[in-house]
Amino acid sequence: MNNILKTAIFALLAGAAMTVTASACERTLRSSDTHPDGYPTVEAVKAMGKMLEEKTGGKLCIEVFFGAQLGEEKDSIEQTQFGVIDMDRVSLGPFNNIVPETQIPSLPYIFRSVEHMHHVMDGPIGQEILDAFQPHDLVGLAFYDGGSRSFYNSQRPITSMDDLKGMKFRVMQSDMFVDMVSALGANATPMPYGEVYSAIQTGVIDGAENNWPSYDTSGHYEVAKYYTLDQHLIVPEVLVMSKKTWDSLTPEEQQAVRDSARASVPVMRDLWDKQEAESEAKIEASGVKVVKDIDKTPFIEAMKPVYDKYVTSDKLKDMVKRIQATE
Ligand code: GTR
Repeated sequence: MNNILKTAIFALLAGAAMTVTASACERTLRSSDTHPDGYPTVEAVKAMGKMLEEKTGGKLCIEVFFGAQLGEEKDSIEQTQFGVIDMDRVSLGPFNNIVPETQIPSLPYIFRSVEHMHHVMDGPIGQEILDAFQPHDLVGLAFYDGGSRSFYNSQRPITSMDDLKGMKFRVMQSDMFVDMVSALGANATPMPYGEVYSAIQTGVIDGAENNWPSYDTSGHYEVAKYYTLDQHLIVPEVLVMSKKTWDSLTPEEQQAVRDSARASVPVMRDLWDKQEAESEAKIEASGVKVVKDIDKTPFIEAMKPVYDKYVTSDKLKDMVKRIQATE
């Protein structure tokens, strides 16, 4: 056999081997995430994929398209509703204009702590919110952690509500967050996550708001060096599946999806705690000025008009009451 023939046969065999590996899974579900590879949400969905593959005996796998490869959150949500994307891991914020129930855990200062948020979202209220996705062509699978979100900017340290006056902040694409920032005396502009870095750098906006890991991995801390821990939001993240994809699965497969999504939650929380500590340490060491001891009382009081505007139906009012009554 001449060398060219040998090489050709080898290439064919290698190709066949690769095809076998790739097709080991009968169906690969595509899942979107705005965060880079290695981020806790990305890794949690990968872990879910491994569990799903095992539970279904290799019938179902998940591939995570990280770094907004499948689009920014507002668009990826639409694509998931249409069934173009199978799964989406998103903050609850961009769902606020679509699924009214998601506004409640997105309300500023609704949760007293991350533990309080866990108690609510792990219980019946969380289940009600997951169920609320169904009429919008989505199936809610699990909630992930998103820590607490605080303001950062490129101009000056924020030590009180007064310092926010006149500043322009990017918010997630949710009307409620625009009103939240206005109620604090600043201006808000909704913008996709991927545009925030250059918008701060070029002075289109003064800053944004997010948790430690996002402030870190987006690089926003490089261009907005003042971070104030006012912790106005403890908004959970959610993993959803397209209703179209869901309906194409057998009941056993649906159960396996639910179970492996649920089993990925403790994995995510563990990764989250580590990432949060790491990002905080890195940012503090980078020279960012962090204001930690801010009086939150005026911030909390300023949120009354936001609650009045968005918590309107009896159903939502009741949900707020039940959250406040949860230990
Ligand atoms: C992050 C969240 C993302 C995205 C981002 C944003 O904390 O994990 O899903 O919503 O914030 O501000 O757009």
